[in-house]
Amino acid sequence: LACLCLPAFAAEQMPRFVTENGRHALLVDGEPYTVLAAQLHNSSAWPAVLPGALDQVVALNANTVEAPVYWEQFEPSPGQYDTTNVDALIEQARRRNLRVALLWFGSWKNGQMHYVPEWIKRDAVTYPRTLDERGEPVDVLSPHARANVEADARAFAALMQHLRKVDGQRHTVILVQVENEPGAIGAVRDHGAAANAAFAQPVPAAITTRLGKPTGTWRDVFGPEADEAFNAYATAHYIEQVAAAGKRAYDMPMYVNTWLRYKGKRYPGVDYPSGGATVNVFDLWRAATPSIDFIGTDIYTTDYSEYTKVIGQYARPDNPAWVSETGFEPGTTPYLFHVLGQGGIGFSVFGMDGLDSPEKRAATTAHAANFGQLAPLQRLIAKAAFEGRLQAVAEQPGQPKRTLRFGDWEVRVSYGAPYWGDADPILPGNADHGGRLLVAQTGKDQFLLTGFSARAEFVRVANDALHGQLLRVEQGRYVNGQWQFERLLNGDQTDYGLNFVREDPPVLRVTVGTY
Ligand code: N0T
Repeated sequence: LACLCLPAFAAEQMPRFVTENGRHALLVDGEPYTVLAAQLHNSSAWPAVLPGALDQVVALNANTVEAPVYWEQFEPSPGQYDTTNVDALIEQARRRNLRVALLWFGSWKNGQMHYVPEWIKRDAVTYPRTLDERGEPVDVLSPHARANVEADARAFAALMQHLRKVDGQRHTVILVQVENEPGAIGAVRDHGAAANAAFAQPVPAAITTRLGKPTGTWRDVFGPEADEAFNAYATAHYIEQVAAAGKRAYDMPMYVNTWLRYKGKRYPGVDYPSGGATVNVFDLWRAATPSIDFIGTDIYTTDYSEYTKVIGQYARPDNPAWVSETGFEPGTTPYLFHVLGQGGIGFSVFGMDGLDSPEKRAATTAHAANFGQLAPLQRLIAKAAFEGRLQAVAEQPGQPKRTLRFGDWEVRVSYGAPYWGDADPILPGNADHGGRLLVAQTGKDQFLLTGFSARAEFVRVANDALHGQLLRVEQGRYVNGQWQFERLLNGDQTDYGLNFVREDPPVLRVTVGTY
């Protein structure tokens, strides 16, 4: 009964991002939700092409679409708002039972300003640009001009106010991304007069305190990284004002996505936008953006060590793993499992709509199977992750065995074993490195498992005289959150481990015991 006072039971269940005991959840309709998403190509959120694109999201078994709202379209002249696109998006998503992550393509899009309205692009006097070290303007708004931040915040607040009006009851929109891959390409920081004056000032005390650094100018505190840190603060502080204005209009979970500093890239402003929420300025960003719920990662690689390194950098007690974009190719499928195993809230494949090709068909098949396997379990997975009862792994090349520990039990995961019968002592792994497995503990002796191209064996490792045994292995499926039993597995289907095949693998509920 005490629970009745919790906000989750309020009549109107706003989407919310919550953190407890260093673990995170996105609450949708009051319960943890796993975001299985696809992002449309940049120019596909127009009514003329939207229905076809959304049909492709549905074909992927995604539960969420990430789609942009373009500032240039939303505010064609100052203070005049055009809601045609966003209204079509919400209506078309509802028809398909999709939730929406809205992407605000405002002042920043991939470290540039290509989505600002034409009336801003034409008027660099009122809306100044970032100047490079030679004083040349670049294709990025200055984060130091009041007119810029005010214009963006006003438009974004208008968008959020409209969302509250049209979606405040249904909550089709569950997440809002503020800007897209912010930061500057073409300059490490702005060298305009206002920027230079600010650069000579002490670093704001709120920042040095949070970072545990001494006070001083940007140069004193950050040395050779001063220009990048300064631009990170300016960009983050600007986006904080935009997000705060949006939240005042409609208090949705908001995040910022990041063009990463990874794959050996080193030069801010050249290799990646200077001032985005890259790992080297992550703490500064968190300190400067209290209105941003979390930071997302746009991961374009299939390399195991690179992918898992990035997830490790961003999955923290103060931030969830959230892959706001990843490459639409078969090789990224296992990383959804890795992300969930790191307590992540989800993952979105980028650019899945559009022309047909053999590559696209292969990516569609692979991700549709991946999402299709997890979609019926998504609530259960999100809840288990939030409560610390979930472990999940992706295959690491050259490492065909992994061990997961649940109290008295180990789940020994292996890749490259046959689907029944003894495995070679030296396992080859999968040729495509596509192995992945997820285990949720659903009771003291009960587990839910699924995966692809993997074998799982339960071994009791408690320090006592008892032996472990499988009591019951149910195969079935979840339909509307309810388990539907199909059959018991036993004999060859369990004596050589529980085997998850490459295509159409099972979902298993396992009960273990002792003798
Ligand atoms: C991503 C996407 C979209 C020469 C790239 C990645 C999306 C944006 N940017 O398809 O544009 O809107 O968030 C930037 C990585 C660029 C690497 C350039 C190498």
